[in-house]
Amino acid sequence: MLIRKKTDIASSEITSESVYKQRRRFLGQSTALIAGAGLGLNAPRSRAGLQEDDDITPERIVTQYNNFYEFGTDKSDPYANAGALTTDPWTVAVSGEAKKTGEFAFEDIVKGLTPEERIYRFRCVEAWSMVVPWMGIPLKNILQQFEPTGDAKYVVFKTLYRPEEMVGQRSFFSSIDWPYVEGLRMDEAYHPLSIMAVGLYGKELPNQNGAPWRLMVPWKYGFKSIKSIVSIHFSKRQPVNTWQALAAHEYGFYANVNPAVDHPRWSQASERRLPSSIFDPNRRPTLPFNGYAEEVADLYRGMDLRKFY
Ligand SMILES: Nc1nc2c(c(=O)[nH]1)N[C@H]1C(S)=C(S)[C@@H](COP(=O)(O)O)O[C@H]1N2
Ligand SMILES: [Mo]
Repeated sequence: MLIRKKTDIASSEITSESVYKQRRRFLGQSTALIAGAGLGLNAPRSRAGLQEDDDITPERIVTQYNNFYEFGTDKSDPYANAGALTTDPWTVAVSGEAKKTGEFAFEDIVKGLTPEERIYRFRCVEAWSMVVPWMGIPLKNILQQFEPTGDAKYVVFKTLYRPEEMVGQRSFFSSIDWPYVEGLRMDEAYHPLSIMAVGLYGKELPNQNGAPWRLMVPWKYGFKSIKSIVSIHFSKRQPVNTWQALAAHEYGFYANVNPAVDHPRWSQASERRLPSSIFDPNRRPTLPFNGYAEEVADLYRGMDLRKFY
């Protein structure tokens, strides 16, 4: 696993700014930190945690080949339609089993937390994969601010519901019951690999990738990594996530990448690493927990992963 720590942003510098300026500053600082550390696109990168041939996927593919059904079901729809989304101001509702609940400005939640660059393999249940340089904040650091109580066993996230700006939510043909919902067990959420991504390639997160922040859990299928989050709920009970609600025999709650358990329509034994074409399919074997088994397998000790898929 690759984690690069950045030096702290002085939060005192940020608090005096207006909310709008805070946003620009937070994102600007993050970008400056990446550039300042010599981690620009062409800079040499450490390959810790990645395999020899895990090349970073071209930015054009990561930002133009997307799944974000709120903006349409074709891979090209989010890039084409997500420009309509306004992300400033952005309010997040926090509820459930925690001491600090209520409505928070996105800026206030991330204030003083430093984004780190994390290069992760990313595997969709549709059997394609990428290698993405995220900028993110450990999810644990975000969630702890709300002081979840001992009754919080799960954390549940919801995406924005705003059909005026999200053309896919207006679609008559959509079978999804909006808003998009996802969740994690608390120990999964607190695992050091779990982040809230706020950027890509050293820049602020594009709308089509889930601006202003989205979950990123690299050992799980992509659908767990919910985008454009406006609600965080601490729950006693395991939630029903969007894809499970649509087809429970195809998609479970855990969704850990597992080459031994096939999806009814796709073998999960291998994946197409993008860019891929009919001439060069770029197929490679899928790894248990997407290659992060050493870090996360302990979370599931004693569980039958065929049953808890
Ligand atoms: N709100 C929301 N989050 C979502 C989705 C979605 O349709 N809506 N699609 C998921 C799926 S299936 C995948 S593979 C990833 C895609 O992330 P990317 O477009 O940044 O690669 O986002 C996930 N998060
Ligand atoms: Mo996906």
